Amino acid sequence: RDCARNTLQHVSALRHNNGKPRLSTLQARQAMLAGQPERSIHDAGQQTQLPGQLVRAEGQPASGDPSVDEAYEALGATYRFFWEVLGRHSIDGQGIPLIGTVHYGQRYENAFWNGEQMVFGDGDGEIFNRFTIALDVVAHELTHGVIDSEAALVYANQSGALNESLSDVFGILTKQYALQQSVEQSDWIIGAGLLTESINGKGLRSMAAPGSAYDDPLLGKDPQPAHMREFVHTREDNGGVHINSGIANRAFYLAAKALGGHAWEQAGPVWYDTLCDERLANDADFTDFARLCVDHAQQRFGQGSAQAMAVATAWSDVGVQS
Ligand code: ASN
Ligand code: ZN
Repeated sequence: RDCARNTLQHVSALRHNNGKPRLSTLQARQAMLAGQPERSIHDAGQQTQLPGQLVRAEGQPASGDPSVDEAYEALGATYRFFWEVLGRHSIDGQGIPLIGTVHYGQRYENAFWNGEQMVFGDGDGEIFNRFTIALDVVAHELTHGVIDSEAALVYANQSGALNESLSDVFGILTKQYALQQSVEQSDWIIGAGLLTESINGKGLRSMAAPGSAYDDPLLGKDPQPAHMREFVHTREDNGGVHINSGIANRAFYLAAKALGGHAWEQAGPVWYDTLCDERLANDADFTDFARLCVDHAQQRFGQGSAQAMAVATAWSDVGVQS
């Protein structure tokens, strides 16, 4: 897997095509469209049949429905992050169309990637607002597609928590890039604005301080650990994939903070290189990921560099030795 280079090769093959057809027609078409998303937003009308009715295709004007238009804009911002920062042309690196469905189910309190498309509920209005409200949540779901096409991290236990964490990492990076926020300016909150006013909480998860995102009678307390010594052993949630992801999330936050500046410029590419490394097994645990992550920091910044040391320290500070 060499995700960053795929598309760029296609583009340069096109440019240096001295009359020889080096690319198939399909590849050439995709290469020419690189840099442009192909979005379609559908409306499930509170039912659960997918994808639902097409309500906004690429290039069409705003529909006036906030869920539709937020999904359209957020998918665009996520596409731009992956393309402009990481050179990746959509979910598969080959320009696959981005399909989103809104108004899924009745008062549905979640969003998900179903293996083919993104799906967003309206929330119940009491605990959760509509799920398109948060750019990082939309980017989180799209990133599940990217992860499936790169590392296919098994969605259970530590590999599942890594899968969840990587979706949060590229989710928060998409938000930081869209807002041009530095490491210091970011809230490091996944799903800010998603909880209603009546809930005592900042959002779904805190990458800087896992376990502190909410504490409310209706919602309970944020169960995320911030260190391996608090690792949660549970059969729920596929072995706590949304719980123990806090540990890996905090490692990314600590690394980004140590490297400073814009997290998408230094820390983000190290995590992306790790995701795209063919040595990353689909059942990788935190230690496997941390080792490869430090290896990529060394490749990018040099062995014994301050940056490589900072990445190793970030993992070790959450109790993962590389
Ligand atoms: N929103 C959740 C997620 O993307 C849905 C799920 O549990 N898979 O992680
Ligand atoms: Zn997820």
